[in-house]
Amino acid sequence: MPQRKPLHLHVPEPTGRPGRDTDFSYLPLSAAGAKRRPPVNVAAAQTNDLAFALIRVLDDDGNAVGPWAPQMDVAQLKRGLRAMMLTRAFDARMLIAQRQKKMSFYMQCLGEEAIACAHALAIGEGDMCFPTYRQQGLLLTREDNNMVDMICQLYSNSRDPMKGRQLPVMYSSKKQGFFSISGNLATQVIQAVGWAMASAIQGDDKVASAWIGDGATAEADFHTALTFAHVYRAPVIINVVNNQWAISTFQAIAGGEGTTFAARGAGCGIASLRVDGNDFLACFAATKWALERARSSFGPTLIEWVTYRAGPHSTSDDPSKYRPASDVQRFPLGDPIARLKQHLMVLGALTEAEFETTQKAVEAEVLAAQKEAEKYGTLADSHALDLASMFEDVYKDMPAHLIRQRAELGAAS
Ligand SMILES: Cc1ncc(C[n+]2csc(CCOP(=O)(O)OP(=O)(O)O)c2C)c(N)n1
Repeated sequence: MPQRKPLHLHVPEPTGRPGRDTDFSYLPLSAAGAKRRPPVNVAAAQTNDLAFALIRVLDDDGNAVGPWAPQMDVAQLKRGLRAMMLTRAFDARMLIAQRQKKMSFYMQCLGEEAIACAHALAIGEGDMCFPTYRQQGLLLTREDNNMVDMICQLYSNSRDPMKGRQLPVMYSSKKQGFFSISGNLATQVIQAVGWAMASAIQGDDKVASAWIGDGATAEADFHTALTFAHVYRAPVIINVVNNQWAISTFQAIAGGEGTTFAARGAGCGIASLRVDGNDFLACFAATKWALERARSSFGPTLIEWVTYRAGPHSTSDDPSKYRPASDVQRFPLGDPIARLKQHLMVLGALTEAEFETTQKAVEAEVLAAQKEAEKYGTLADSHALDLASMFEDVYKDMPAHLIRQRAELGAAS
């Protein structure tokens, strides 16, 4: 009788840990310019190879190469660079403000700026993004953005558009196509698909853009969303930001080992791309491709953006406890700002002096907005929000029991 061997459970582990460098060979890479750009009406199954590849435009020398190189003029590229620099400056400043106890909590998107900033430049008026807490670049890139309102939300002060009811970074701006952020991971993806279906049902021309991190793809809502998007050919872009980490857990334990997150879309019959998320040009080009596809009713697209979460998960996190500090420098896709800067310099369209001037300008812009926001109070001040407002907007009309509770608190009606 053949001898049966004992089974063992596989628990994925990152190759790198504090004091031990990561072996990034787990990440399938492709050379810049190497991957084909199919027509937007391509059958989903014909993108399966792209779900395991990596679409890249900028090569190591800063040249834009290959079929995905987008038609962007220098002014647009500079706008993108400035938006990324502004986002980084905003994060840096808000991090300090959190340490100064002006707000309770903050989350940066350090290293991931290209994805949301390029997306914001590509997307159209009236389209609706369903972001996570790490897409502040969507707001900060917009010309009509109100940075003061963003900071007031962070401070939960008297001008907070969310009236002090939400954790800092949980922005909401219907006007700017920025759906209210929820703390419950992945819920927004299925909501985005539903929004896209509604747009199609009404015969509208607006599309939805859903956002999720690598870790949150393990949530059931993500899988439900893929099924609905596929079945109804919903005009939606499903953006999976694979920054390698979900707090302290490596992407392998969310299901990334030996496969890709783009492959999830391919398996569900959704056209899927895997894209260099630190390559601003690739981010812009892939977004435009997916947008055109959605707008032409050819169906949904899933894009896995490969990037690296360069900062801590949040102000409550210390990554030195679970990953090597060397990761950020050793990550093979580099830094998105440095790469677009290099490209503009190769084009002869940017000088170091001009870059420095922009850096000073974005820092001044953030500082001015912060000063303005602080006129309305910070968490460190003894400002008090209107207590009565706490009972409003739970329902459209306040029911009797909430009116009673409000009276019990002695809050004005
Ligand atoms: C349903 C749910 N489970 C757990 C959490 C706690 N939580 C908040 S952020 C996070 C990690 C998410 O990682 P990922 O999706 O990779 O996004 P990233 O933070 O890397 O951008 C977890 C587990 C939550 N907010 N909601």
